[in-house]
Amino acid sequence: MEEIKKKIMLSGIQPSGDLHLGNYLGAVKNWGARAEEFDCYYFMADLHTLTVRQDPKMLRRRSLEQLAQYIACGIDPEKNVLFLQSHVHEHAELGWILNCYTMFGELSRMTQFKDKCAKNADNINGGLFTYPSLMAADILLYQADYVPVGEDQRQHCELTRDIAVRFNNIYGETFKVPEAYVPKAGARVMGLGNPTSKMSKSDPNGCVFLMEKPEDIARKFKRAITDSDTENCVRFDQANKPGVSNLMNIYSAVTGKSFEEIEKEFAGCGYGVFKPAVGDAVIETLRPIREEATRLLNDKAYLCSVYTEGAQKASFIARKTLRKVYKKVGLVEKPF
Ligand code: ATP
Ligand code: LTN
Repeated sequence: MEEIKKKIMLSGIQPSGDLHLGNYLGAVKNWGARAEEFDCYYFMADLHTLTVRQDPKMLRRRSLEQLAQYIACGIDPEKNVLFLQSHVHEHAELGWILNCYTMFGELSRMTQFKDKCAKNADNINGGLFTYPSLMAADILLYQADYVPVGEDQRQHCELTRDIAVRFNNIYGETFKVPEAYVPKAGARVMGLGNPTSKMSKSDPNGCVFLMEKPEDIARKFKRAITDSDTENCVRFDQANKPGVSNLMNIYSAVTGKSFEEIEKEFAGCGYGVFKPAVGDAVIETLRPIREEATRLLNDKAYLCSVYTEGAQKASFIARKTLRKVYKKVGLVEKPF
């Protein structure tokens, strides 16, 4: 019988800090559950991390920690390809080629570039600018159909599509044109201290990390900013009640309940009851992840076997696409 080819899913996160609830709900949570339906590739975007100055020891440590956390979040290495971006040299090579098909104006318009320039005014380097061409290479190398990411990465995915279409128009069908795959609940988790900006590791007080102790998570939720209306009522209203709406979004993403069900569950209860309840639900969701990641981190040999095998599988696919691209653009075929 003819084998039906599965669609391809691919995503990555920079190991530039500890994974947090935003990364989990916006991205990683949706990765593990897809292995039966798709061929899945997930990696640590360590080359991208170099666009901001890193402590080398920390970067190495975080790359392994992130791998352990991916697995603990349910991404089974037997069913998914897990690897480090830098171990598959085709990423950097295709990244260079795609730089030549990405316009200065396009790169200048990227929101993440503008944000990062504002945050790293003393190190606005070329890598930060061309970050999206490397991301396009990550995706296009594997002919990915879907890229599961949070809302903030949609712009990069759109640019990847534009680059793919541009290249295909010049050279004929070469790349699959991918689509961003953004979840309904959890796509944009906001900071607990400031519900108008996204939860981010750069604001540790408003950010809940996957490896954080339950008592610290509970404290952060108790202190979460709710809204200054006098209503004290759990109701979804993004425009007027961004704090409560963000907590409802988190609660919905971890429990699977709809906003309507949540409003009913907490009818008549004030924020004083709702906030710790969200905290508890998050604690119980993260507990098994933290325990499993801690266990895996003590087994470095296992982690090494996972990323070694992952890089071998990834290289096999990446090599094929790169060979095709080199040929199309006119490079002489390598004799060895
Ligand atoms: P930075 O603080 O440098 O912006 P970050 O930790 O917020 O980084 P990224 O490494 O940029 O996150 O993102 C990793 C993945 O997590 C991406 O798919 C991104 O869309 C998703 N993500 C990040 N923050 C959030 C958030 N607050 N809500 C939902 N998804 C998020
Ligand atoms: N830019 C992404 C990380 C990333 C990525 C990718 C995501 C690098 N390459 C390819 C999806 C597909 C971010 O999370 N900031």
